[in-house]
Amino acid sequence: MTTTRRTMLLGTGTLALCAAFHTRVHAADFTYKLANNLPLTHPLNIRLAEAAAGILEESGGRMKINIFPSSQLGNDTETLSQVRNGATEFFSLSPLILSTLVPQAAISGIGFAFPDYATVWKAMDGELGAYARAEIEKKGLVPMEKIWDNGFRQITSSNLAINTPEDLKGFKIRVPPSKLWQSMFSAFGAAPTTINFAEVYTALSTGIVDGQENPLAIASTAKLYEVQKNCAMTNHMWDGFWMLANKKAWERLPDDLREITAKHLNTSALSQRTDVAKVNDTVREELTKSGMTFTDPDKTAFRDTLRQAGFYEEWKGKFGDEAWAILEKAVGVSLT
Ligand code: X2X
Repeated sequence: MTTTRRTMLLGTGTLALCAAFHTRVHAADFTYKLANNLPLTHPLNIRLAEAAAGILEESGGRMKINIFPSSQLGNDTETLSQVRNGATEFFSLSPLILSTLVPQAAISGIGFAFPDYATVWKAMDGELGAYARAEIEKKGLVPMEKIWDNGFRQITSSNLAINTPEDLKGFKIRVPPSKLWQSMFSAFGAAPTTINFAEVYTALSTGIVDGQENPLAIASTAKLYEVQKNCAMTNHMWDGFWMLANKKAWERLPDDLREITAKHLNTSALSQRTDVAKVNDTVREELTKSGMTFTDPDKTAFRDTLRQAGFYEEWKGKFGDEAWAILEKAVGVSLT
């Protein structure tokens, strides 16, 4: 019996030693968190998982990124603070929400500025994107070069079918935390309420607001069709996600890990753009089967309403001539 116990003890000790050794050899040099507000099934999270796997492999296990979807680390306002103070190392965020810290970043979200995706990517991978990234860097965050796609936004509602801008008068709509969003829906005469995405489903299901606006990929993956009946295809603005890093955490990485990480995040961003475009093209049929009714309003009427309300003049003044000129050059028309 004594012998058996000794053997067992020895066995346990050896196992513990092996485990410690194993951990030491295989623990990553850097384990970073990456937060976002979207469900795991959204193309952003699918491609982020791919990027994280690629980074782990190419770094020989030295760089590990753990992804926290669905606002698990906090809502967007809270997570923006975390990525600033280093509690979270990476965070993907809409340029418009980021404008609470970097006002100029919102310029890509001006209503009806981009006619199509070709114009969006040319601008965001070109001069307009470079301008926004330089502004973001001034505030101490490091944006990856390629912006991820959210998509062209559509308006959903629980009761009202939206066909004209007049239908938006007094409409209780949720908007993300950003002055530009507030301003745009106020210009339509709606009653916008700021709510973080983490609380949107509940706000819709309890009737705190009657509607919201988001690309179809979000209406689908976040199951907003369960609490929204109608969808107006307004394409009223394009929205994306800057992949932001905390500056100190980024600079702590050796050159090769920075390179590997940026390469995979940027490559996966490009694949994710294709995924989102596909989803947004095909998901309307699925959403219809789930019980949503679609309308296709005349977009020009919405844009004219904004123009008449002085929306473009006001924001041209806020962004300033330099930024506005870069935007107009990118979209090829005068917006005011
Ligand atoms: O909050 C939203 O509506 C969302 C998910 O589209 C953004 O992050 C801007």
